[in-house]
Amino acid sequence: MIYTNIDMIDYLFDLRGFAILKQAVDPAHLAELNAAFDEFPDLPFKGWHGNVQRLDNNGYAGCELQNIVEAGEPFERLIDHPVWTPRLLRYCGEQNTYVEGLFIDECFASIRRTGGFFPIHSGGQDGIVRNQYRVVNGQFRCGQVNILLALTDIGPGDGGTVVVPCSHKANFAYPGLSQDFKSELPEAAMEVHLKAGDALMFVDALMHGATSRTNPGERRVVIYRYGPSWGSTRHGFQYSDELLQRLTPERRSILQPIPPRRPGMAMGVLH
Ligand SMILES: O=C(O)CCC(=O)C(=O)O
Repeated sequence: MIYTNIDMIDYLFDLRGFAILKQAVDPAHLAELNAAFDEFPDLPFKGWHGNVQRLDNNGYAGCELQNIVEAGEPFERLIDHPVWTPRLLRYCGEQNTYVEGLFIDECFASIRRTGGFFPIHSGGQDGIVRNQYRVVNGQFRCGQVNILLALTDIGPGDGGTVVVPCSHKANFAYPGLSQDFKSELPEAAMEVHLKAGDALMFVDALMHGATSRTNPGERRVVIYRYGPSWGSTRHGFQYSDELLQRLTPERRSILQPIPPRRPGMAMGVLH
């Protein structure tokens, strides 16, 4: 199958490795997500609240709450959000094959306060299969595509995500890139500014990170990483039975595309 109906988002995603889905989430939903954060208890590093764990990826990034889909219904609604799900199915869901379907292999919230940043990393040169960018015979066959949803406005000084456009197609490592990238933007990089409700969609092979937050207050984002149905979770989190049971079949199939199969079961435990 050859894609003939490429739209501008597809075009930008292919060309640059990212696109912005403007006002992807409506203000009411956004308010519910922010209210959930306002009520969320302060957790120590590696502390749990239900089935959500604070697991900061590195010491600089700020508070990262992993498995955030277990934090309530507003987060469940993001699983198969209509603005991005059909697109992600085309990009990284092995569409029109025997393994068609999506899987969320990591989902977390990131709350970044003054001084927090995320070291820049990734790039096509690594050839990592899990996060690769690929188009075959006109069909997207990417490994991992991320949705970074802004819950607050992200402008200059807010610790915005940095991308190196087109680096998902890079053949060589970025020369002389310092590992402790903070506020100095490497040449060819750009900081992405978002309004609350916008989603930055990018293939994980794109070189990315985030600038140092210099403003007071906090930057709130939620990141859902999607890949093909046969993927496995990055950190080993298991979705709770309560969550899987209450989800719609469409949402459950994205969190658990392949239900467990054991002797004596005609189908999986929950299906
Ligand atoms: O926090 C950000 O804006 C970027 C996060 C990031 O680079 C990552 O999680 O891989």
